Amino acid sequence: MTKLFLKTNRTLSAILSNYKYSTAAKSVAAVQIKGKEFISDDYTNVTPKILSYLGKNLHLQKNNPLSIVRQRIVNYFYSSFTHRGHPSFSIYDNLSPIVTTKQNFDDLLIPSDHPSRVKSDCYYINRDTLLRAHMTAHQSELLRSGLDNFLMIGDVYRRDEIDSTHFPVFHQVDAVRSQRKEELFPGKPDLEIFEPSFDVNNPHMFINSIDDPMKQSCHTLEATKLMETQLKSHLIGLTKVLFGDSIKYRWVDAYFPFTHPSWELEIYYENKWMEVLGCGIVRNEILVNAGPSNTIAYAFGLGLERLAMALYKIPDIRLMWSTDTGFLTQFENIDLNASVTYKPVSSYPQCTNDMSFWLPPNLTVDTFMSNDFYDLVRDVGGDIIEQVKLKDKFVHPKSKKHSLCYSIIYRHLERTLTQAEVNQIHKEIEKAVVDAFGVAIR
Ligand code: FA5
Ligand code: MG
Repeated sequence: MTKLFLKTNRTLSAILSNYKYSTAAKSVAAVQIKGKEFISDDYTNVTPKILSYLGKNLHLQKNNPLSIVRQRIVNYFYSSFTHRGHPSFSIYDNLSPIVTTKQNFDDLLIPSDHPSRVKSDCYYINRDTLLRAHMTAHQSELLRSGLDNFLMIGDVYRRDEIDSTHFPVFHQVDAVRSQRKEELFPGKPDLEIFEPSFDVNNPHMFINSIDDPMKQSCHTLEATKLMETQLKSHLIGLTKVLFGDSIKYRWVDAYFPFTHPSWELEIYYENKWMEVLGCGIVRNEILVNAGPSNTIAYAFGLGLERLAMALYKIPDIRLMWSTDTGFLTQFENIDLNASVTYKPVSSYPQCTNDMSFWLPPNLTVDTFMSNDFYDLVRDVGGDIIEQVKLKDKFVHPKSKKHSLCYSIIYRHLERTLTQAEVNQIHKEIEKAVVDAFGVAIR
């Protein structure tokens, strides 16, 4: 842990111990991540610990609260925007978090001296490559591929403290919605997206300015205002779907290098204002560089952790990473829109012991009564049994004998159980199960 933020050399040797490392040339070290090799340099500051979060994809894990909020957001956009019965938004929720500085910064008009680029705020793999600091990093490439309406969902990485509301890895949902003149102003051919001085056929000739706080110089005020109204009403619609109609909110003027004008949405929650998202009208240079020069687009980015913590009253952001079943079962198979209030689980650690046994000839994996087994486990083990779950069913291909495996999760509410005492109780349960059901422990 103390090695976490040591500078280059020590960090590299830490990476060495966990990842395959090129030793051929001592001066040119390489970091291997997911089978790909990156040459490290004086910018390299990713640590093995941080790299270990890659691919965890909490936003896609079934019972994780982040995944539940993700599904609710996706459903909102799917159901609110359809074109000939098909959802207008495409979803990208599995893009690699390894991006170039061009994707994360340059494509988004973030200046080379902008503070968000500094080494102390980002996890760099090397000078040109980093773990994305926001999902907006994928905006230009998706626009370039011809998409106009899309959501980008994934893990983002920022160097930060670890406390109850900050963790170096969190999850964002980012979106772009673009419209052509006919879509924005249907039936009103005299209304324009662009000022007459902007030539859609010669877009690179125009020097776009953001000096006017109301709009970009290329856009008409009508187009900007209508986009602003749509953007805000779509996002308030989402907020109300999540938090209910009576949620108190306010819009705050903001600045992002890649949008103009820009806003942040805050909601009043537990007696204070909390920022939940940033948004704005996409800078026209970005659209022009990526391809479409005849559209206007809005974009936004929101944090899933903040929403999930507020919605389910989860007090600590680290809980999102919990593999503790006492946490995850509270979100298991719940109705997406159910109001769930997280109940703190005991802070004493769990112990999990598995129990496998062969069934007697008169029983099969399908006729064995799991509920009887659960009761017996509770009878013998008492209150320290937190959970019992079926882990595996097995029929031996030759002997045709049937076998079951259960995980028993032990946790004391007032103290830490030692593995030795858990093993003792586990043995007693095994004995009782043999006696009660005639099984043979494997
Ligand atoms: C951005 O990341 C912009 N890319 C958002 C954006 C996209 C603006 C498109 C305009 C157009 P920001 O750093 O404010 O902005 O983060 C966006 C949201 O992510 C925040 O509103 C918040 O909900 C969440 N967030 C930011 N930092 C953290 C953090 N340390 N922990 C948890 N959530 C965070
Ligand atoms: Mg912000």
